[in-house]
Amino acid sequence: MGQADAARVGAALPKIDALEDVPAFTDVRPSDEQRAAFEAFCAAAETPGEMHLGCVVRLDRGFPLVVTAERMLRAEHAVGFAKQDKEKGDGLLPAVGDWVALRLAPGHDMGVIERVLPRRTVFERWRGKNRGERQVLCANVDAILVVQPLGAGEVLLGRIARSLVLAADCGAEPIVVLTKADRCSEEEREGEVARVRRLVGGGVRVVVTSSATGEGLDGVRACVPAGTCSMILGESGAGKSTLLNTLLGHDALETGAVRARDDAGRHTTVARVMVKLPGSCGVVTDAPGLRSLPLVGHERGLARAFPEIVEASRGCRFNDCTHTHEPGCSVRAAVEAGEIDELRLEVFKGLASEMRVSAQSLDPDIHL
Ligand SMILES: Nc1nc2c(ncn2[C@@H]2O[C@H](COP(=O)(O)OP(=O)(O)OP(=O)(O)O)[C@@H](O)[C@H]2O)c(=O)[nH]1
Ligand SMILES: [Mg+2]
Ligand SMILES: [Zn+2]
Repeated sequence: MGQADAARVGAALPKIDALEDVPAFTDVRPSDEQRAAFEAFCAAAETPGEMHLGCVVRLDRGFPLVVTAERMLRAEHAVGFAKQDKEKGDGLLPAVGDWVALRLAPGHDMGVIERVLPRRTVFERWRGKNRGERQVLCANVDAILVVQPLGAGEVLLGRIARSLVLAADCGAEPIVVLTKADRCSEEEREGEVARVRRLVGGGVRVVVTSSATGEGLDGVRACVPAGTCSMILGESGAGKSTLLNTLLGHDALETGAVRARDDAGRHTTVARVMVKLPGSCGVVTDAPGLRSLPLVGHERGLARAFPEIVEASRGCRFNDCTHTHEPGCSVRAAVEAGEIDELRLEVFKGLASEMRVSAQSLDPDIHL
């Protein structure tokens, strides 16, 4: 983005002074590797004295807000980024949570992001036409809060499973948060929690919340301790921003009503925004609701999210067994022996077949 564009967009951005709950430098801590990478970058830079280590804590319409040890400032990308973008997709463009080398020339109040420092973890989804094209949703993230609302029919298990696969692929801990508990009966809620439990097994935390009654807030707080960064993920209208506002204790983030007809949101949140929760809690990134989470190239995540199924499939007679009708299928045998939950297998099969189709259509040389 050139200076003129930057000025035009900049004028429409929220004023820095008016922003609340922005994490401080000490809330987001770089790793030792990131510090070392920054030192190495400075050592080779022409103007090392102008370089600052910073964290991207907001993206408003793609426009970064960076926090350094000294201050908070808007930043633009160095000219080189536009070229990298064309060659490699947007993998190297700064995402929320990224640690960057920021150049601040004397007398300027806008920084220039010169380099994105190596990421500890990357939470990303496929976007575009080719296998490699990915959108980084959050960098250096420790946990993903997978949100699904209660009280609008059955919780979407497929959607939760997809989110689990993406989180597993990036090495972040998935935590399921069922919001809007005030909208359903005790019986319905128990049923939904049991279904979710069956899907995710005992190793994933499930928290039931209501921003209307305050239920479950301590449960969420316990999942996002100080020093950690989480991202909140879910469809528009799921109550993500409302939950964060409730945890913050005031309306820092914009929220919007859902459609009565189908409970769908209106894509109220448009920026990616990190907020520091009060007290001994960490940082959470609010993000726009995502309509889709296509599974393209998440073989590793699928294997990590469904380890017992992948393990059992090693015993199947056919390498490409789909665990549906083939003879000598160890996975179906394990289901019949009560060792694998049938519900998990059903969800796994849906995701695996989607991934086989996408892998073949996008890149015919790659087989699952
Ligand atoms: N009854 C009830 N309504 C809630 C609760 N949490 C959120 N809502 C309502 O759900 C609607 C959507 O909430 P938001 O927080 O804007 O949803 P979001 O997930 O941030 O949506 P996007 O920003 O569009 O992705 C609003 O009308 C909220 O008041 C809750 O716990 N109980
Ligand atoms: Mg929102
Ligand atoms: Zn099989």
